[in-house]
Formats: sequence, structure tokens, C-alpha cells
Amino acid sequence: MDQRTADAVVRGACPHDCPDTCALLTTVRDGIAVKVAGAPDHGPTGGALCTKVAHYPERVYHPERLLYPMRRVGPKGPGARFERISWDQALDQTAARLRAIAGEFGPEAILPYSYAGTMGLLQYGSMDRRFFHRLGASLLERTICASAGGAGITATLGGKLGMDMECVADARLIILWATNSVVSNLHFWTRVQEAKRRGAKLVAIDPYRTQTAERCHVHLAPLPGTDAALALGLMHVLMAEDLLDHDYIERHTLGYAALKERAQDYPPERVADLTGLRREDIVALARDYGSIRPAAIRLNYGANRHAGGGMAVRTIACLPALVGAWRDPAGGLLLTSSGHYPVDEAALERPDLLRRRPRAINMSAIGRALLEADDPPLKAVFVYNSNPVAVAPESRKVVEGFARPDLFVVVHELFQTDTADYADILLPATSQLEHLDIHKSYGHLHVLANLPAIAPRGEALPNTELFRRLAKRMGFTEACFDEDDETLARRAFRWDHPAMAGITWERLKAQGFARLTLPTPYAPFAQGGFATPSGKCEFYSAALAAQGQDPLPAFVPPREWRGAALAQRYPLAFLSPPARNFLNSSFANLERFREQEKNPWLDIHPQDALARAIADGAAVRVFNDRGEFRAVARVTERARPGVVVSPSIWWRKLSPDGRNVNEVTSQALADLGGGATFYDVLVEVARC
Ligand SMILES: Nc1nc2c(c(=O)[nH]1)N[C@H]1C(S)=C(S)[C@@H](COP(=O)(O)OP(=O)(O)OC[C@H]3O[C@@H](n4cnc5c(=O)[nH]c(N)nc54)[C@H](O)[C@@H]3O)O[C@H]1N2
Ligand SMILES: Nc1nc2c(c(=O)[nH]1)N[C@H]1C(S)=C(S)[C@@H](COP(=O)(O)OP(=O)(O)OC[C@H]3O[C@@H](n4cnc5c(=O)[nH]c(N)nc54)[C@H](O)[C@@H]3O)O[C@H]1N2
Ligand SMILES: [Mo]
Repeated sequence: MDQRTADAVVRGACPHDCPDTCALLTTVRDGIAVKVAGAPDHGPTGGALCTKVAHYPERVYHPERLLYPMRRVGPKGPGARFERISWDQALDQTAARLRAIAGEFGPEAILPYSYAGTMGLLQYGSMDRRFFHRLGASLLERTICASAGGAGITATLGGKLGMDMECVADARLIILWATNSVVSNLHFWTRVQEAKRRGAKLVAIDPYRTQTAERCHVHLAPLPGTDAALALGLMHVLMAEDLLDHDYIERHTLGYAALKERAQDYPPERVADLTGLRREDIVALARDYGSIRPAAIRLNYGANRHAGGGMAVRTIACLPALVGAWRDPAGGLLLTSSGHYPVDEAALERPDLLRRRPRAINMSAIGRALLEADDPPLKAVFVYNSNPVAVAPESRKVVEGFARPDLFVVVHELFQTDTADYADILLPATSQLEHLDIHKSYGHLHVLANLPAIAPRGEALPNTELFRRLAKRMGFTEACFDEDDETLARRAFRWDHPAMAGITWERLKAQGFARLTLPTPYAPFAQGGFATPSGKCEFYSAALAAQGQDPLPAFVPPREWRGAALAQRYPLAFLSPPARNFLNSSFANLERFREQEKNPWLDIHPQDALARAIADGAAVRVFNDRGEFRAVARVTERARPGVVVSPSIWWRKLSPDGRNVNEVTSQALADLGGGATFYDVLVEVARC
């Protein structure tokens, strides 16, 4: 008989860039992870996973996992070929090139490029940051997702703070604003459904009739980038009809009189014209919002990927204080909960290793930086936790930049992504089942531990170990480069902070997770106590005024606007929101999920299709001055007139035409936080 050891079940955390940060249970048999399940004892996870992570072993054991260090032989780009080398060779060659580039051009000629391939605090940003700080490399501004909205909400509430998702089932009105929760925030949606069963009214605000919008009682489909106008219009009605919480405004807000004056400019007729909504729908929503309690707003980052994205988030974030919605644990607003955690970033990242402050490069304009930066030009890019060739805007520039023959590119990855095709040195990374980590969340309020469940596959290394070894090769002797992952995990939080009371790394390792030590139920601003300089919800922001920004909530129109001259040639607004079976470009290389998504689609309203003689199922070109990609048209009323939608993000090389949506997106930045503007795009569509 075979001598099987009993199955082990290992506690972990989902590492993906999603608000849900699920607690995982991995079943290991004879050293192999045979099953990944959601932890039933973890409140936010509730024992359920999205389909992507429920099939996690397929990703971990995929035959195309990178298992050995390699160096490229032959040309860069799609079809690039690589040959195996040893880790010693890979590290020596990388260190030698980085040293030579730093010597000739200065260390700022080197750029790290990373984002949220994993959100674990160690593998997201610890040893890597120490390494690049010590080197003196250019800093990377990590703006590709959330920085405009982050700046907007911080100006208003004082931080990335919001309501507790575990209370949402008690809400009576839930506004799902720029969020496709069914797809991108499933565990929040479970609670919304519970609220619906208990009689709550659900309202979706999204230009696209998503799987979320179709399950709501009301769906308002504004034109993209007009949310701030809508929010100001709601304020106008709330003020005109006196549906306000004067006591809350008086005690816990700053600048009401000025806000009132601003809102005067947004009567519902004007807002109807700006947003493409019906006047009566705007008034009806304001009346609901002014009278139904508890009232929750789930705002997501869809609203921040526009020229005015920072102000849009700021303006929406003013609404709960006007009606006193923060008084209820099931009321208020949630964009992100990440600011509730006392993360010790300085201890993880060690910015004190910088001898002087290097220049900063905005990741959302990487194409331009690779082609145009001088003093010094970028000569090396070190990519990990990201797939910029697929996900960064204006692909033509990004590809041209990465294809530069004089650019030294290192990519640390699990798979041979579109970006990996441009690597000189390609290094294998561990998956979440193979390394240690510690997690916060941006959707709930728990801390989680991730313990390695299986040995690293092949010669894969965690990000932390890669940079530990590379630091040695570079001759960095500071003691911080000797710290192991356990030590880093112990540094990740300020454990003496009240929110961490009773939580220790030992306890996390034993139990897998712990809720921050906060009241249950939790209403963060029931008694005010905002984290702003004034301690109030700042309708008026002196901090913004000091930056030369409008101190009041404002409607900043889209850059690519239907009123602009550009709209004559490119009359359709273009959105490329998350596809259900992909996570950004992760999972898009796995057969199971590609089969589910089938094709790059373009959803187009029957009216817009008819005007272009486009039939359902027709092959179409989507184009503007920046570029073009191909998709299969779905003629559907899910897309509102004037707006076309392509669920994303496909790998370029796995798309029929070798390109994807980011051919047409723009490198222009948002009003606040240097954020990307992926959804501020005009295109034209034609039959192929
Ligand atoms: N399955 C899946 N889940 C994901 C992701 C994924 O790729 N796939 N991505 C993850 C990431 S990186 C993030 S940042 C999060 C959140 O990611 P978000 O980008 O916030 O994604 P969604 O929740 O899909 O919300 C976007 C919605 O906003 C809508 N929208 C676009 N422009 C506007 C606008 O101007 N106004 C309004 N009102 N709506 C607009 C889009 O049509 C879309 O339905 O989700 C994460 N979860
Ligand atoms: N058109 C369009 N473009 C968009 C968006 C959109 O809505 N529309 N959304 C934007 C948003 S919100 C975001 S957040 C960005 C996301 O962009 P990215 O953060 O680049 O996300 P992914 O495409 O998932 O790529 C992450 C990569 O990290 C790798 N990885 C995972 N774990 C590890 C690890 O432990 N170590 C290493 N070295 N690598 C690892 C994965 O295999 C994957 O290839 O894309 C943006 N781009
Ligand atoms: Mo994101």
C-alpha cells in the first residue's frame, strides 16, 4: 500500500488586486496543492471564492509557468526566444549591467516598474524598495489605478477611509457608483444581495449596463466622466428641498456655505444635459438619498479613470455628510478601506536609504518616459508584479519604448507575458502558494497571513529573495538586506497602534486572519472625527487650495469630450473595464478563462451600430489617433448610445490581431494624484 501522508490544510490570503482579499485554505497532499478554497470562518470571504481563484492550482501548476532564469536569444518582442541560465549567471549579469549603467549615466537611468501582481505587503513592496532606494534608481509613481481617487477622498475625508463592508447588509439604500461589484468585488455583492432580500433599494450608476446594474432596481447610465456633475446636481436638489442633516453639517463639516453656492450652478436641468440623464431621474435619486436610511454608497475606481477623476471622487465623497449618512454603520461611503491599517511603510521600504531624492517617473506615462526622458535617459527597467506592455496606456508608445535596442530589461514573472517578451533577463517568480506574506485589504478590515503551502516550483524565487540576493551581488552591506521574510512580516505593521491591539504575527500565523481592533458594528465618522487637518469633512479644502487646485468640489469635464473638436472624428466614448474572468491581465493566459471570455468584444448600442452598418458578431476596428485594435461587435443595449465598451485586459499576443484596448487609451493624467485616465477616451468604430 502507498504511504500517503494525511492532507495538510494551509492558511493563506488571496494576493490579487481586488478589494476582497479572501482568506484561503489550501489542501496539500504529498507536497502538491490539490485544492484552494475560501475560508468559511473568515467573515468577508464566507467560504466562497471567485471562479478565478477557485481554480488556483491550474495557475500554480500551469505548464507555461516560468521555472528557471533565462536570457533572451534573438530579437525582442512577440515570439522572443530564451535559453536557460543559472541563477548565479542571471544575478551576475544583471548586477554587472546595472552597475555599468549607474556608472555611465547615474543610477536614475534605472527604473523599477511594479504594481499589484501581488498585494502582499512583503512581495508588493519591501526588499525591492530597499534595493532601489539604496541604488538611487528613479522613483516610480504608482498611479495606474487609484491615485486620483485616493487624492480626492483624502482631501475630503482625510484618508483612504470608509464604511465597514461587513455592515452593508443592514442598509436600506445602496448606490453602486462606478462599480461592477458582481465582477470586481464579489464578496461585497453577497452582502448587497442580502440587503436586497431584506428590502433595500439598489441603484447602479454606470454608463454600462453591467451584471451589477441589471440586478439593481434603478440603473442610471450617465455619460462617462460626468459623475461630479451628477453629484453636484444631487446636492442642488438636497439643498433646494432641504433634505439635509443640519446638525451633522454644523458639527462635522467645513465649508458648507461655499459648497451651497457651488451647487447652485448645477440645477437638475443642466445636470441632465451634462450627464445625458433624465432630469426626473436625478431628482428621484436625490429624494431617495435624502430620505432613506441607512444609505450606503459603494464607489469604485471606475469613476477616477478620467481627467476629472480626483474631483469626481471628492465630490461624491461629500454626499454622506450632507445627509448624515455616516451616522449609521450601514451608511456612508466606501471607496477603499486601506487607510484604516497602520502599515509601517518606512520600516518595509526604508526610504532613509536614499542619499538624495531621485526624480520620479509616473508609471501611467511609461511609454513617454521610455522614449523621451533625458537627463538621464532611462537605460534599464526592472519589471515585477506588473505587465505594462499589456496594461499601460497608449501601447504603441509603450511597445516602442520597451523595444529600444539600448534598453536593458529585466522581468521577474510567473509567465511569459507580453512584457516578458522584451526582457533581456527573465526570472521565475513564486506564486502565492509558494511564499510567505502578510496582507491588508482595500475592501474589508482584516489583516491576513499567507503561509507557504508548497515548495517553490522549479527555481522560482519570491520577490523578497530576488532582491536580497541581488543586493549582495551589488555589494550592498546594510543589515536590512539580511532580513528574512519572517522579520519583514514583523515589521509590516505598527503593532502598538490601537487598531492592532491583541493582534500579533504569531496569532495571525495560527489563525490566518484577524479583524482590526475596531468597534463592531463600526461607523467611522458617526461622531465626525475625520482625518483631515480640520477634523471635519472638508467641503472646502485648504490643502487643495495650497496646491493651486479648486478648493471646492468641482466638475472637471473629460479631456476627450463630446463637445470637443476631436469628437467630430471620434464620436464614441470608450470604456475598457475589468472582464469577469480576468484580473487586469492576470489569468488571461489560462485556457479556462479565455474560453469563458471567448473574444475581445466591443459592446455597441443598436443605434450606433446601425449608423455604421455594424451587425451583431461583425469584426470591427476600434481606432483613434493613438492606434487601433480589433474586436467582435456585440450589438446590445448594455452599452448606452454614444459609449462603446470592451471588457479587459487581454494579452496582446493572445488576441487575434496581436493588440489590445490600450492601443487607443491615453497617457494623459488626471486632475489629482497623477492618476491614469483609461476611461477618458474617444474612438471611432468601423467594420473590418
Ligand atoms: N474580475 C475582476 N475583478 C477585478 C479586476 C479585474 O480586472 N477583474 N480588477 C481589480 C482592480 S485592479 C480594481 S482597481 C478593482 C476596481 O476596479 P474598477 O475599475 O473600479 O472596476 P469595476 O468595479 O468594474 O468598476 C468599473 C465600472 O465603472 C464604470 N465606469 C467607467 N467610467 C465611469 C464613469 O465615468 N462613471 C461611472 N459612474 N461609471 C464608470 C465601468 O463601466 C465599470 O462597470 O477591481 C478589482 N477586481
Ligand atoms: N485599458 C485598461 N487598462 C487598464 C485598466 C483598465 O481598466 N483598462 N485597469 C488598470 C488598473 S486598475 C490596474 S490596477 C492595472 C494593473 O496592472 P498590473 O498591476 O500590471 O496587473 P496585471 O496585468 O494583473 O499584471 C500583474 C503581473 O504580476 C505578476 N505577478 C503576480 N505575482 C507576482 C509575484 O509574486 N512576483 C512577481 N515578480 N510577479 C508577480 C503576474 O503574473 C502578472 O503578470 O492595469 C490598468 N490598466
Ligand atoms: Mo486597479
